[in-house]
Amino acid sequence: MKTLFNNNRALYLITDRTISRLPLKEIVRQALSAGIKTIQIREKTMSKKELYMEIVCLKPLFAKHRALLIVNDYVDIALAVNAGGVHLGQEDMPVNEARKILGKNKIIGVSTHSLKQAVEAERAGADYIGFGPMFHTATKNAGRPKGINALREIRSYIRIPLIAIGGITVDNVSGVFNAGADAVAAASGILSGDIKTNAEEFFRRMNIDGL
Ligand code: TZP
Ligand code: MG
Repeated sequence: MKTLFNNNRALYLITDRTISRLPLKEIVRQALSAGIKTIQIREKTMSKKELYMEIVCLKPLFAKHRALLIVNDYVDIALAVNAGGVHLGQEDMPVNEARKILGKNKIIGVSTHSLKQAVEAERAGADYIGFGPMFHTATKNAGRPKGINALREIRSYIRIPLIAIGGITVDNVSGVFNAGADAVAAASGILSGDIKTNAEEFFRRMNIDGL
């Protein structure tokens, strides 16, 4: 059974060891301890083999916290490690092909940057849509920020869960939820500084309890 975002407003961590100096396992451990229930492993500097081996080591932590593990980019790694799902960009494998490999019980999320892409991803069978970048971000060369009004428009057309991404911080998170996001995905907003403190502040501003 696939479950996506048990609570109304979810905080979704995207890992990036180039932001935090901690080892990946420690990043994940701290985030899970702080109450984050969905983590995407996105490590662009790791080889596929290294990524696979790291994720295998992380699996018991996810099981202990009943948290959702999403693998960025690689359908084959998601399958090999029995992750909760995969996150695909516009340049990655098409959703329908990933679905053939992963089956109906795995989660497939898709990054989108326009209404057209969002509608296409929903039609193709995505389980959730990532939309952004919402605001300026230094984490990725993600193009022009889309802003709150674009998110609101996407929300009015999309029925599956909508995750806002890009430049999300404790200062702008409430506006993002007010525009209709089901979840926010953040890298630097959680990983810069102390992960627990940041997560707690996100949860406080989101009006939900972390644990
Ligand atoms: N896709 C669009 S923006 C982004 C990705 C992966 C990075 C988000 O990082 P941050 O630090 O939360 O802006
Ligand atoms: Mg990708």
